[in-house]
Amino acid sequence: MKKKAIIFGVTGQDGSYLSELLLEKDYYVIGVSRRTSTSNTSRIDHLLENKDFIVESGDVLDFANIYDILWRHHADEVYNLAAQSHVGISFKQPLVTWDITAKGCLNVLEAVTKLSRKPRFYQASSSEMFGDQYTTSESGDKYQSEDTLFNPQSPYAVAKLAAHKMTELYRKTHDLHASCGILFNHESERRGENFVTRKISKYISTFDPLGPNLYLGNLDSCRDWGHAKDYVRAMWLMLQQDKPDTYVIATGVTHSVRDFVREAFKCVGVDDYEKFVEIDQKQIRPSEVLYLKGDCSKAKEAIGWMPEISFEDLVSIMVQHDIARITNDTQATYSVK
Ligand code: NDP
Ligand code: GDR
Repeated sequence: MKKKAIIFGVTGQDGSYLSELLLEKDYYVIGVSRRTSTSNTSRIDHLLENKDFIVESGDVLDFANIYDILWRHHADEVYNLAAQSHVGISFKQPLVTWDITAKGCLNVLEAVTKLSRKPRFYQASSSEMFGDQYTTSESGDKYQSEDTLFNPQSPYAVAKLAAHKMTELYRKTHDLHASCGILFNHESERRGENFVTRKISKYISTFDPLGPNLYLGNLDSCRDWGHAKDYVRAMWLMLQQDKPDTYVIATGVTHSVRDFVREAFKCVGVDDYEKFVEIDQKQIRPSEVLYLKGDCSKAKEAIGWMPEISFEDLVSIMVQHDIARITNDTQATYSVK
């Protein structure tokens, strides 16, 4: 029998890749999308004709609505990817971030526990929960693993930690097959345009040495960046295990924002990138996470997950995609004329 999965946050970057992966694996996919005044389905429009893919209107803030969706569909697996996922914005909108990211998860967990046949549950936890903490190995290597302490540095990270701990608690107290993926940054050509990597790749796609400069915040913070396609595979693998657990998912390689900028400029043959980059004080966060580098040994061993797309390929994929988009848009404009 075909398996059924429900994805909260289907219209986001990960929701779209996870939908594709599950459809490839012959699942029925029910994507939950909240009401917005203009269409928010651009990442999943190509799936809407697929008879195994349906979109339900739903909001993780509305318990009755979530329960109704879960009750009607009898899913085998539920993925909670819904969040206000922008760290910078969470400082300005802490309450809505808390409601969607922490309470939203609890709403889904509670609804799941009320079902007679309980689906397996995945919670999208985040490396941001580590904040300023890391573990140091005997050789002096600094990294975060499942054993590293948490010390969140933003309203987003605090909310994610609450959801993470709640999921682990429900695993124990409600005997739920509930797993948490502590995912480090993952990007793609579908990344939201206000995250730093996409902001950079979009800028490069229209780069003109005589045009406006690239305005960024902290260039020295380091992130462990992978490609989202690799990361949604880890989510699925976690729910295929006999027992639920918590796993770090990361590449194990860290780069600064400056490295990302340098690599992106390299894609268009520019070496003296520094003269085109300026600091925008508005992008500096009240509290910053300076260093993230994940150790995913547990996931490698226990669920056989490995990242396949390197940092250099990720940057190139994103830049080439945005360049192609501009070229296509230009062609489209010409053909209209
Ligand atoms: P996105 O911001 O692209 O997607 C978030 C999704 O949540 C969107 O579909 C959004 O809908 C939906 N959403 C927001 N509020 C609600 C609500 N009230 N009810 C229902 N849905 C809602 O994030 P990503 O795809 O990048 O990330 C997926 C998840 O993984 C998020 O929880 C994120 O915090 C977490 N994460 C992401 C990492 C990354 O590097 N990408 C790393 C670690 C964790 P809409 O389209 O309407 O806005
Ligand atoms: P992050 O991603 O906060 O790590 O959260 P983001 O791309 O927003 O920032 C990464 C680093 O770049 C610095 N930065 C800027 N960031 C943005 N957005 N815009 C800028 O102009 C800019 N200039 C410098 C930031 O200060 C930061 O240090 C992402 C999200 O997907 C979360 O949902 C997820 O949980 C974590 O990754 C893991």
